[in-house]
Amino acid sequence: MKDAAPVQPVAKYRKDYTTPSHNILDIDLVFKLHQTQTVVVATSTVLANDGATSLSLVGEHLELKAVCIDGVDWSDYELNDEGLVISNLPDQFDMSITTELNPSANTALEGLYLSDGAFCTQCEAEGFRRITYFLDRPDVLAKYTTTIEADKEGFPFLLSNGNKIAEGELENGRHWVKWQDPHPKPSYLFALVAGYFDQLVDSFTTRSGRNVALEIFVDKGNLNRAHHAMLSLKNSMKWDEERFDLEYDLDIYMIVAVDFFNMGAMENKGLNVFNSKYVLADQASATDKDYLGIEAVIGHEYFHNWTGNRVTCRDWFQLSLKEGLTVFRDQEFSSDLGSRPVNRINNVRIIRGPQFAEDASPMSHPIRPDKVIEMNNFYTLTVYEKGSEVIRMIHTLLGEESFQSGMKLYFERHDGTAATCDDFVSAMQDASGVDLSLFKRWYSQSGTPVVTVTDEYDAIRKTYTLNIRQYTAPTATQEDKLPLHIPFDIELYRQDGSVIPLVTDAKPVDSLLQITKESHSFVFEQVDEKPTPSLLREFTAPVKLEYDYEESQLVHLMKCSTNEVSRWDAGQTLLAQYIKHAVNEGVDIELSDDVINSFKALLTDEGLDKAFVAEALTLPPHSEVSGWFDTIDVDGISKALKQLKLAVAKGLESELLATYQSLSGGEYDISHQSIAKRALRNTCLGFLSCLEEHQSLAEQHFEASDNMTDTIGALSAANQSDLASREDLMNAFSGRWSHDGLVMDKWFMLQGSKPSSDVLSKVKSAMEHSAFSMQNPNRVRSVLGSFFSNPYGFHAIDGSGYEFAGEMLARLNTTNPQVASRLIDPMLKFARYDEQRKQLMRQQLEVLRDTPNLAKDLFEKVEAALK
Ligand code: B3K
Ligand code: ZN
Repeated sequence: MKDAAPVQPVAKYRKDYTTPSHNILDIDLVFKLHQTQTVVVATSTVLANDGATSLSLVGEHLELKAVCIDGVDWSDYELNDEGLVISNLPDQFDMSITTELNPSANTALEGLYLSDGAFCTQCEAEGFRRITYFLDRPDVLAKYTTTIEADKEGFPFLLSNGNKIAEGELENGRHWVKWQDPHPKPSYLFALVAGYFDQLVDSFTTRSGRNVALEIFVDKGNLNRAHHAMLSLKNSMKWDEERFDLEYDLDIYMIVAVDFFNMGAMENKGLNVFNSKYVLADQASATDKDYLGIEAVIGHEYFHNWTGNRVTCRDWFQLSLKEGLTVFRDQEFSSDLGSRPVNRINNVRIIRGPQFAEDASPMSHPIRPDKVIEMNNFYTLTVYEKGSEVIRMIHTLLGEESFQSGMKLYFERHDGTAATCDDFVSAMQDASGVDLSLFKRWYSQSGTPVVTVTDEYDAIRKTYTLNIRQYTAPTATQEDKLPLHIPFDIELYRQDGSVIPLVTDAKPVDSLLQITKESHSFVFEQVDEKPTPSLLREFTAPVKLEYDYEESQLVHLMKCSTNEVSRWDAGQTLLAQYIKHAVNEGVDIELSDDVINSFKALLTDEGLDKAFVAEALTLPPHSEVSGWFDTIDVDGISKALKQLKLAVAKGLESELLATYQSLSGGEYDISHQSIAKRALRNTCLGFLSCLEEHQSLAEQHFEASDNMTDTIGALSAANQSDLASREDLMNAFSGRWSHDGLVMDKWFMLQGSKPSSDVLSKVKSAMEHSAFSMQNPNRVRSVLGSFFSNPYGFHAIDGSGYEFAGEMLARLNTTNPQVASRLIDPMLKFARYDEQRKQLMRQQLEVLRDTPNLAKDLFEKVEAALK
């Protein structure tokens, strides 16, 4: 068996794109499935471009058995570090390649592997090369037929893309099924699953009247947990028809839930493979957040059928073409079905927290990266979430109608092909007539722009001037920055809460300001009093806003802004001012009466959506606050956040308690209203639990709970306030759920995030739990992922957390580099910490750098960080 990883990984550059030497028109795959020795025969019709006579195919972890050209055994080939080079080829030929692979040894979960005894594949980005030697690049689109042969008893279901066209029995208890996908696709969308499942069957009639069979496959015994996923799928199909005018294009849509999966899910044509976390849910085992996550991810993968599969990416540097756009679509789906403000708030939190942190890290990159060593490292918050913000800005600039015309034109031009980000922007520009030439810089420039606003009010002329400057600091790999086209929505408020109409040159003007240069001054007339500005409303651009708000202005906006996102934002800005002051000056937090009263007013306003109130009362997490400082004072931030929580709890005590009590009872369902009630009640519980006199509430809440949301609400409260009852509650939970890894992930996550210095020992004993497995990415992420961002454990000043992290990363480097590479991110930011922590983290990175056989996933990040 050949290990193809080169000694010194090489980078690929976007600028070096060339068209493929050959096209592959169709491929016929035959799999003989065996756990340790699977044989794959891949027969393709190949066409040379520009007279090429030699063909380089990539392949990894494969044993080559035979190469046949036009039915003749071919010896004119060479194996090298990357794969196979076949020479002396005619212009058009049939190529048959036989390979052998070992799925049971595949712990990286890329290519063909075993998940709890079921065969499954993951081919994006570059996993198909672990199945056969191929032109494994997204701009090679072929028609696939797939025959799967396996033992019938162990693997009654044999699934692949497209439609089932034949099946049969073999001797020795084996059987086979043949699938045909009529849509040409790149290799990363290929999928195969073979296993023993329960199957939930339903159907959907498309707008044009076609009947589509819907099938969800889950582990035996889990059928009753698949209904929400099915409902979400039908809702997605309907929504895409109504909002985007897009219909499904095959007769069958299958989803398989597997336990061993590196990410959330995968949009393989007609056969999605999902992490079971995003399929399985019922009242007892899933939180409301899980339910909403399932809806979003089912939607996301379904929406890829058009944005990703029908139009795919020319090369992997264009990943945001499909991911940014599809995230935008799933966010809109969730907003149309649920609460738009609450969805927006959560999206903004991700951008301002972890995405801004990524921008400020050594791995900072534009949404369309220029240089990649390991493509799996670029499935990032920048490509996905900032990518979605870029699409959202286009939507804001064009409006819904022109945006949809742009989508239509995009499909007219590029359906069935592999396109680029530039192609997308051109379609949007051509369909709308809006000039996006400057806007395109968002695709090539990395980093977070800072928009600084100052203002002047002229009481005599009744004019109000906003001076707006933009600046983007150099990032790790990009020194020079250019001004960006920033849509910047504003509103001006009078003291009485009314909105001042915007007038310039005696004419009404739009509230959406267009920032295109380094600095602008906008003068508004007929402003009858000094206004309170509401800036960057709805977060119209992924930028950091700097404006010197007075406390009274923020209190005013919290009360009277016409938009819930802005009210939330004003509250967050207020809290941020207190936190920054406390950390910078080393002083204690004391909230003013005005601030307490503003939060009290939100909490007691019966007219507000309770889910929104819960968000408004949620304090920024340590990770987000860390991003506000050049040098991160780990302990200072922890202290300030603890004090802030206590101050809010004390200031609002009776209202929190009254709200908590008023929201008890009621039948369980997952309507928005019920979810909102539980969210607010659990938020109140979190605050109350840090007060001495209410510490028994968490236990009562736990006992009384009839659903996982409340159970986790109780456990989180006990965990966050480190209550005496914590251990008992945690034990009770693991006693009930230790057989179910997916549910135990919640417990593992709580162990890893315990806010006290004994967390490392908790983590170590959690890893001894029977439900834990170092091979399962969900388990690893829940216990180690939470620990790696724990200020008390990971960042312990004696370095014990970093040392442990280093050991774990070294272990994962050999078994599952993709998971290791996701976990390492907090460590890459070592330069932002105090001297002592900086040195300790750096040491661990240096040990990793010198690790023999360092996977290129980690190599790329460690090198970038130590540079
Ligand atoms: N396209 C996949 C992600 C593949 C990640 C490969 N490391 C899921 C998604 O974004 O829908
Ligand atoms: Zn996606």
